[in-house]
Amino acid sequence: MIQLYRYGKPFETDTILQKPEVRPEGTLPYFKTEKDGRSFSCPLKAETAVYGLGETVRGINKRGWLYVSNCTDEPAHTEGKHSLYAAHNFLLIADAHSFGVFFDYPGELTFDIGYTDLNMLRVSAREPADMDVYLVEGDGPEDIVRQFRGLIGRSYIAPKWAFGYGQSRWSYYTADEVREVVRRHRENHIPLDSVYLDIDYMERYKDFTVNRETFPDFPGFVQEMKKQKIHLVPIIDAGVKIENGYDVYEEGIKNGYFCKKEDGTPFVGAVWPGKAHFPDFLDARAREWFGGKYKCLLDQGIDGFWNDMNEPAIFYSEDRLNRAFAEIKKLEGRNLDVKKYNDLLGLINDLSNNPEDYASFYHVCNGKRVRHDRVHNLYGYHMTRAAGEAFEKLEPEKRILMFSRSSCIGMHRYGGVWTGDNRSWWSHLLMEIQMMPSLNMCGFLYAGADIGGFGDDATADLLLRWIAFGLFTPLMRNHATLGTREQEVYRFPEALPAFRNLIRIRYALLPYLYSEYMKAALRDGMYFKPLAFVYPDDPDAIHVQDQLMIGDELMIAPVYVQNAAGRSVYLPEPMKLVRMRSPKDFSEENLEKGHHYLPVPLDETIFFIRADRCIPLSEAGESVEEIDFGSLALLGNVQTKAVYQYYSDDGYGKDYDNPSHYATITMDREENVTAEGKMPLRLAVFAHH
Ligand code: MIG
Repeated sequence: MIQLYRYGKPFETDTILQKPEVRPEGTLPYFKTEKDGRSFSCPLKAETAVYGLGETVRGINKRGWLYVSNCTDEPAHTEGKHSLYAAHNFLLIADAHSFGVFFDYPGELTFDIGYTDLNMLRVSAREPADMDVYLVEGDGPEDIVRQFRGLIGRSYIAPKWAFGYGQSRWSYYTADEVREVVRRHRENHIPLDSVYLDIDYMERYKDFTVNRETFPDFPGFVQEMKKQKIHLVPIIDAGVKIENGYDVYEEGIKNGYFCKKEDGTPFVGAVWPGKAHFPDFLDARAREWFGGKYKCLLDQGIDGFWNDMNEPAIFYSEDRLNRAFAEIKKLEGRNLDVKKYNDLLGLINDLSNNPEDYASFYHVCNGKRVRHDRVHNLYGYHMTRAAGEAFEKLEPEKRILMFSRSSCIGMHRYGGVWTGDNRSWWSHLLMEIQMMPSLNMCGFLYAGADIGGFGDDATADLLLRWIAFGLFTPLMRNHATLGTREQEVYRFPEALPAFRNLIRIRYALLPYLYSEYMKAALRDGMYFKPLAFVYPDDPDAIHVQDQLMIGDELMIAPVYVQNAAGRSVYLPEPMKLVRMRSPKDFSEENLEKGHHYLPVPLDETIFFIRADRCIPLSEAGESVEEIDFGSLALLGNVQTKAVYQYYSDDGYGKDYDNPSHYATITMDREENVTAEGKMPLRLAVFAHH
């Protein structure tokens, strides 16, 4: 049951398309609405867990920290931070009587979850809140999430090829460098489906252009890659370079599509290309225009994009920079005491992503002017929506890959997310594990972090452990920033066989992983779940913060500690441990319910199959296209009988709900396997070769 409580006159965020009727009377149950009209507080019992908030720092249970929804280009995702790139304002308060609550609010919102007071949850807006609050009640956490997801609408569905392994680096400067990346994967038989193009493919960082010197005959190059079963995925940035003769700039100016300052002139902020304007994605006209621009790349054979810098990130605003220079001139030649010295540093350090700048420009939404800071968290969403709405028109039959850095709930209908500029740190591997179920609750199923870490230098052991986990995440992309150690897997020759085998395991598991992803998307379910959602009555399970359930069949327990030879794992029920070194080399062991210490060598990934469950695997391939989703080998943990609902479609079209995409696969104790359904399937038992 979902109820809507309205405070003031909320801004229409377009997050919820079908709203329940507004409660005519009363205030939000469970919460005390404070007199300031902008905060809600709710006492927490000792045993209560708080889930949700999607892409945020810290654990799966969010208690014990203060989180601020304020989309920020944050380059250091350390524990002390309060905001990252996203605003996912959904909470699930879980104990004997669980409920969910969603704050549909586009401005800055603070979630004090046992930070000020260990036993108090307090949600507060910066200004007297005009907001819609949705209360979701149901039959336990999974049901509450399902209802919430029904409210926000079906999650974005990625093309099947985007479940393959992707390689990225800022930057591959030329087509030849990209060719080399592909060649080295192919000649080493490391599966690969995509290579990402970062900002350097563009001409002077101008969106929707391609540098003709470094990428001559781009459409030809896209086809050449397609022949090798590689999809090129270019980046698109939010800021539009100011340059005479550049069509995107000129059209934007002519039609008033850019965000404007108080005086009506377009706001100038700098990003990669230097001075830029920011499209007003909240204006439906501007959205349609910008979305239409993706066509020029689609026409060249491109079928996927990543949207970046859309918090929006601003290096500096023109006005602030001018003021800073004026102030600096005043300091020039003077004896700078500590205060003046700090003033000088402040002038520089406060240039980027400055809150005052975000309060200095405006959007026009449905004919009304609104100051950016009041709707800040919608920007990335509406940029991605611009693309998504255009794709529906331009390519109605085809899935286009799209994921974004900044997001808020609502965007999940148009694209997935990657979690931004993490580092090659062990703690960030754990952070990714913990973010995934939270993102799923908020509708973001197609998600993943930069495998191996974006900033700082990766090592072979970190990358091995990261891939051993990353092979389960829908978006599986290795990405790093320029200046760091190169981290394509072939840069680590001593570990190359292990990398090859682990990535092949991803491809072997794809029939299962893709089927689970699709079912989660089509049924408003979660792909990754905390153990607490599946075993709510098991006091040991509900505290586990570093193991995840996948679908209804698997549990995973990744190793994320440097030089750990293994890890402790809690089994809430007897399960079968599968140790996989390659799709052809694995071992199985039945384990009892309870706590275990399991050695896990660097070249292995482990997972656990629940009782009376089975999963379908394929012969691995070197690209998704090579995988035969109709020829399956089953791996099960069967005492009496395991029944698996298998989903398989062509992976490119949008005929998602056709019942012929489902088959019911059964495996009995004697390992007889049968299938029911319209699709032709060849079944076998997954066996050692
Ligand atoms: O300020 O395009 O998060 O993935 O490589 C950096 C360059 C801009 C940030 C993205 C990152 C990307 C980088 N971008």
